Parts: sequence; structure tokens; C-alpha cells
Amino acid sequence: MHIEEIELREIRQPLIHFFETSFGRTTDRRIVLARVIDKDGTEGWGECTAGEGPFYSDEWAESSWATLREFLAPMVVGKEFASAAQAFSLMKPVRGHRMAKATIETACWDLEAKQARMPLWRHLGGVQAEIPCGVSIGIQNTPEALLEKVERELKAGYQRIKIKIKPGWDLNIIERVRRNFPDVRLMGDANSAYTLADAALFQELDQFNLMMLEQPLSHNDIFDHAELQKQIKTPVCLDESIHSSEDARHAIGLGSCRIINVKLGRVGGHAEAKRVEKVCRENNIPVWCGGMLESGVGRAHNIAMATLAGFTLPGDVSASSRYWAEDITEPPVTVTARGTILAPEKPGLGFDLNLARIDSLTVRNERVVRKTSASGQRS
Ligand code: OSB
Ligand code: MG
Repeated sequence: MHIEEIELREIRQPLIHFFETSFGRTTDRRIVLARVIDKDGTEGWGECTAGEGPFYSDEWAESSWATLREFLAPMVVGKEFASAAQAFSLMKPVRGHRMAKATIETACWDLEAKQARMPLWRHLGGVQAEIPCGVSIGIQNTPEALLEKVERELKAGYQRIKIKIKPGWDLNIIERVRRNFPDVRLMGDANSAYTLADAALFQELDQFNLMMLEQPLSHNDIFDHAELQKQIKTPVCLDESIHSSEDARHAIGLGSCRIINVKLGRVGGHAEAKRVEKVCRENNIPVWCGGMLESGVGRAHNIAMATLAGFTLPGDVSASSRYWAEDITEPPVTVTARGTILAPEKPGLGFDLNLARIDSLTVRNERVVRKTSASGQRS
């Protein structure tokens, strides 16, 4: 692989409905995209999953743009490397910034799959042509609005419901949803809103037969989660705390969780996501694919990753129409009546880019090309 150019774009696109978590409400998305172009002319696309502010993680749209433009893209452009699996190590001098790195890394995988004329999911080693889907439902203005949403998603066929919780929107809400839907596969996601001092609350939640409780404690903790897991029956699932296969190994060893949510951006791309999946599979820890309110590009990458063998639980990857009036990919992502997504058979991501739509949403773009002269000027 020899990347001749990386084009960065920022697009802005409103969500159909606000999405609220314990750390805040999102109404309009800022999404950084990367298009990597090989010297043979093949291109690949990746999406940065950083949010609009540094609240889910320390990365955010502006920091990822600056890091990509100043450091990461120049480390990859003009380099000859054996495969997409090596892209992450080219960017190793930069510490952290995994979401920014994943933007380029995942684009390289799309490109490589296209060169091999293979669907990305098969190129990654995926084995499931159909993946089970759930939905993540944010905090609503009223409990009634939440119940309506749950009902609508179940009618659409989704296989499990995730409810965002925070202090004041937790026990009472889970109880009401459970009472109205006694048999659904249900879980809660706290996005780090609690501490170990809240263990009694989680013990009370045990009676509602939740599939799991996602990231109840601090965003970088694995120690207190291990203590909490000892005190409750509901499986703990880690999201924010897992940035690498090393983190996964440590969390599993400590007993901090029984399930792991894998997100491409959070771990730095497909190669690391594959390593997380492997560690978990070898330790009988089920994984599932998380979501970050992605456009069609990130969504297509999530679908490909979720076809790996260890992804045995329904993830947060759902239909484009739940987020966008119009997606930037053609066709948009759709879900079957059985609550599944069919992995596409076309080469690469398997979805075409709607370039006219992308152009109309673009607020800035920048081309990073190889330095050609001794003076260090970009050509
Ligand atoms: O914690 O999984 C999370 C969205 C933004 C930031 C964090 C999370 C989420 C979601 C939404 O739960 C998943 C989706 O529908 O894309
Ligand atoms: Mg989460």
C-alpha cells in the first residue's frame, strides 16, 4: 500500500432527534471523514467517531481535525507499507488520539479490501453474513416518550433495547420499561455517571433481569468495576474504559466485566478491534459492536467489524433512518424485519458514497499530499 494523498473533510448534519446521555445532549453532528488515495488510484473512506465536545472521551471533532492534519496524515502519506494492518504502527509516535488514528486506519482497510476485490467484512476475517441489531435509546423529556420509543423499536424488529441512565433517570425508568415489556432483552448504559458508593442502587437493579449494565463507573476505571461486579449479579459491560486489547486483557483478568462493547474509534481501528475480539473470544467474554451516532461510512465499518466470530450479542448498529433524514451512503443502512443487518457483498465498505450529498454538507476540507522537495514544501 502506498498512500499518495489523504483528503480530510468535516461535514455537519443534524440528527433527526436529539440524543441524550448522562454527559449531555447532541442535536447536530460534526463528522470528520478521511479519504485515502493509493498511488494506483484506489481510494478508501474512514470516519472519525469523536463527538462535538470532549465529554465521552478526551478527543473531540476539533482536536481530531488538528491532530489528523498536523501529525497523523503526514505520517502515512508517501509511505510504503505492507498492509492496512500496519497503518496504526505508522502513527505510533502520536500518543493516544485513537479516534483520529482510526479515521485513517479504517480508510486504509476499505482501500485494501477494494484492491483485493473483497467485501471488507470478509477481508477482516468476518464469518457472519447477517448481524443481530439492537438500539440505544437516549434520555427523553418524559418516561412516556421513552416507552413510546421502546415500543416503536420493538415493532421494527430490533432484538434488544439499551436505555441510557443517569442519577434521577435510572431505577424508576428501568422498572417502568421492564413492567411494560417483561420479556425484552434490556440493558442500561450509565456512561460513567456513578461511583462505587452507588452499589446499593445497582443491587436493586439486579431484580430487573438486565442483560448487562454498561460503564456504570469512571471512564478510565477497571479497579472499582471489579469490586462492583463482585457485589451485583447483572453482568458489567465496559465501554469507555477499554482502549486496547491490553485494557481488555487487564479488565478480564481483574474481573471488571463479563462483556465488552467494542468501538472502532475508541480502540484505534480495525487491527486493534480484531485483537480485542480475539482476547475476548479466547476468554469466553462476549463482545458487541457499539455505536457513536455514525454516518453511513462509520456505520458500514461497524457492520464489517461486527461480522467477526466473537460478536455474539446484538450491537448498537441500527438503520440510517433512525439518525438522518438522508445518509451520505447509497443505499442507506437498513435493518430486516428480524432485527438484523445483512453484510454487503460489494468490495470494500459495500456502500457507495453520495459525493454530491457529502459536498453539500462539507464545511471544510484539506488535502495532505507527500512532501516532494528538500525545502519540505508540500506539492
Ligand atoms: O456510550 O454507547 C455509548 C453515543 C454517543 C456516545 C456514546 C454512546 C452512544 C450510544 C449511541 O449509545 C449508539 C448509537 O446509536 O450510535
Ligand atoms: Mg456506552
